[in-house]
Amino acid sequence: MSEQPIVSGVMTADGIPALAPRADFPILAREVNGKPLVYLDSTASAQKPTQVLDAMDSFARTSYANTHRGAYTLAEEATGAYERARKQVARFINAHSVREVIFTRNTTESINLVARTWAEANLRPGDTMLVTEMEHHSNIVPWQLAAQRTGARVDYVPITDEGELDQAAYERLLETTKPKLVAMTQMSNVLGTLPPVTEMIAKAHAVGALVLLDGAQSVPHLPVDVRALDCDFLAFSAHKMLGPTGIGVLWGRRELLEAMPPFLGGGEMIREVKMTGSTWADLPQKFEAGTPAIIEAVGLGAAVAYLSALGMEQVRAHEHALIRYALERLAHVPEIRIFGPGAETRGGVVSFTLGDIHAHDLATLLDRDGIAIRAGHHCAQPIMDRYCIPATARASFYVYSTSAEVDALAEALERAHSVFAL
Ligand code: 7TS
Repeated sequence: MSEQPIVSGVMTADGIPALAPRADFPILAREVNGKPLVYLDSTASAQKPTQVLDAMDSFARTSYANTHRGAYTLAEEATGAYERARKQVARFINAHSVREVIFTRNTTESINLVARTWAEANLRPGDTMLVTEMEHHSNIVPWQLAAQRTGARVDYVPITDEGELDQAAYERLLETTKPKLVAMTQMSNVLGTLPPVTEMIAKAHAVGALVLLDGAQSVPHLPVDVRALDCDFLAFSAHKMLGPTGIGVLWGRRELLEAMPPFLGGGEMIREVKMTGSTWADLPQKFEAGTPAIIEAVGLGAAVAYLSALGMEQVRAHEHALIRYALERLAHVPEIRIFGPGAETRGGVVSFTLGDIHAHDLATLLDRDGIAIRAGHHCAQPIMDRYCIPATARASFYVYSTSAEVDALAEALERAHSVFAL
């Protein structure tokens, strides 16, 4: 790691400074290709503050042991730390009970857990699941697999030209298909769209459907309250919310989780094992087979503490200001095509194409300026099909992002446009 000074505070009077102290994020001090790093890929994975890195490091150095297994001091400390993280997460999303918080590997595993257990136990041939056209593949493929295994079918809520979910089509699909489950994102990782999920959940419940929310992008960026939303399942990943990779969360209503069969079998998830058969532990252990991601849970707890100290309303307000600024600034880039809705119903994500330049070429060119953006289909191929494009370039913001970085992006795109226009 270089010892460069922190790249921050280079704000004009009108600029939007970072919400979190950039000095908390050591990686932001490095250079890439001789330029200060401008990290605009938090939607894929967020950078980690010292507070998270130190919490994991200090736990590993002083209190590490396997959880739930020993009566010795270290094992008790490790179990305490792991379970403290669960309490922090439960409070963060306003769960009724810590027992409703299941630690998984990531959002993908959380959704697969529901698809393999609830879906297989409850779906019959001819049943319908409603998914939306703007989902990440991890909120499509598990339902397609569940449909194959159960004889149920998957229908899709379409996207409008503006990048919103088509609410009239949604209501029609609810009425005509009477789905057993609605699985939808609370924030699109490509278009940034924030669908009106509270109303959509109420409408789904009115026809008897359960609702799984993909919170991979919402939990890191907005206040998320499972009681106020009245959803049935919520899935998210630590690595997108300033925490480490290797741990994610499935929150579910207790009565649903209790009625569901186990997902993976093994140690920790049993009450009793006989050679003739086994019985299951209570929640949440029933769904946590094997040694969990203990150090990572400590990191997730520290990330939750960090975000809570910033305030999730402030996080949302910061990103709202940035995306409003970005949409205005980027609109001046020649030949840019921006996908997705206006700033009022969008999180801090902007996907775009620039003339005929391939998104990957754009990302490679911007990397020369130290600017990290993502290019591709972003694991959301149905969105690409919807707009008849192979790929987009995507920039995304978080608590450490600034309007100066938006300016750097826009200027680099203008340079790229003039290079390719030659
Ligand atoms: N759902 C959404 C809405 C996502 O954005 C992602 C990851 C996932 C699910 C899967 O999360 P995971 O932690 O299980 O991998 N999104 C992205 C992205 O946009 N670029 O890289 C990963």
